[in-house]
Amino acid sequence: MPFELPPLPYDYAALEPHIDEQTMHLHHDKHHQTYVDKANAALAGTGWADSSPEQILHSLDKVPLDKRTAIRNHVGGVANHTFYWESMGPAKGGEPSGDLAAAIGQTFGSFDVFKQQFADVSVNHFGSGWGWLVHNGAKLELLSTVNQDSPLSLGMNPLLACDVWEHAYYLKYQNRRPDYVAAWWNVVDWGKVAERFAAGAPSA
Ligand code: MN3
Repeated sequence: MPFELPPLPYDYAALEPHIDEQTMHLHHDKHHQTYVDKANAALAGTGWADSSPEQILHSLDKVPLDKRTAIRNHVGGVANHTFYWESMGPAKGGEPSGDLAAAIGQTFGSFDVFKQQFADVSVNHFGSGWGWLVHNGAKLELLSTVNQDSPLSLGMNPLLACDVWEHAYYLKYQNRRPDYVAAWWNVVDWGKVAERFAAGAPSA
């Protein structure tokens, strides 16, 4: 079954003033849609057309070599954007609680240190890409990826993603990526991040 563009889980204006309505329209309706269309084109006839984006990204080394770059970019774009929309919501922000908060404290020392390090990784990422909080199988880790590369292709479990492509912020923030990342904390859905952490945490 070809991929379809999932609807935004909230209104286009719901993340105002931190992420503006026009950016959300373009980002979701144009950019995400294009990744869906190009992913479907790349997957056609490969035998992977019935797999989920996550299954494909986890097994990138097994997809046909002549389609691998297109699949990496466009299936990555499909999965990463869905993940990004679901990482945010109106009236969110604040701090995580429970096991996730404990793990962040244990790994980074404090939530404030974590925030600073995540922002540094995202702001300082050169060119287009993503800032990530992942679970690497042993512990939490921060990383950035280029283009639409997914931590799933590195065998890691993504927990939180910040899109640092210019299309994610340029209309409102122009070249000020640090201002976008600073505002983005106000829409992070820590409940969703905690859900992913609980689902992916290694069994005791
Ligand atoms: Mn994007």
